[in-house]
Amino acid sequence: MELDKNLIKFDKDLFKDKNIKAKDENFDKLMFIYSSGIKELEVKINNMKEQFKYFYNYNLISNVTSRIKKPNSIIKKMKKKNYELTYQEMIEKINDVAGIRIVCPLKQDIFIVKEMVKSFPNCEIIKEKDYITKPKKSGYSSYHLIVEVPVNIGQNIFPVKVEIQICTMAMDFWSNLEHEVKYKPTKKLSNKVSKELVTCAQLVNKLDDKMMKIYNT
Ligand code: 0O2
Repeated sequence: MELDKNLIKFDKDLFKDKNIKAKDENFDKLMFIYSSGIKELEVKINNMKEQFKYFYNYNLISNVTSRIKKPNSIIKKMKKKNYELTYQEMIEKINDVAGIRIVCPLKQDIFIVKEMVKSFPNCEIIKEKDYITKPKKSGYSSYHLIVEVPVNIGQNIFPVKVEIQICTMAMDFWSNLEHEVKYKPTKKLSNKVSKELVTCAQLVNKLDDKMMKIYNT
């Protein structure tokens, strides 16, 4: 079958120590496979969201967004981590080429969502990072699950890694703004601003705890 011949060639090309070229055909094909992985998971996540509405009359999830990492961000990250710029290194070591963010109303919802994701069929948990209980030095808070899902292309199965970030609306607000400020191309982040961002993250954490207390009374 012509499709399978093409896939075998694609597979061989990727693993022949080929260097990443953001503009070549293989790169686009690979990104298509990553986006298929995202789609598979989005169906399951949106189903979980609807289930909670129908069965428990509860909005467990506020919204779900996804993205494929931009080629220059992939290459920048690989250089920063001193990885060889090959497809093989990218597939094996960059866990967040495909990313999904699940935003929940309350902090307690995060732990329900992560347990439900962990019970998804055909979804292997590769890594788990709890930046909720222990936020990062920057103040960043979120629960990360690196999962692997099978994607069928023709008769072949490609295991695809996806990073799922689970956070509250307040954490999402902080992280989007901090990301914007941090990656402003014009200036480097000063110590004063970094400290202010940590203070804001602590306020966000307190706000999340207060909202949860109010909801639970
Ligand atoms: P971008 O531009 O958002 O894509 P790993 O190999 O998985 O162990 P990694 O990927 O460095 O190592 O793990 P980490 O630290 O958990 O970060 C993964 C992603 O979480 C980041 O991807 C960000 O999206 C988010 N993140 C982590 N720390 C911060 C932070 O301090 N602030 C914000 N706003 N987001 C953060 P990238 O590729 O670093 O960035």
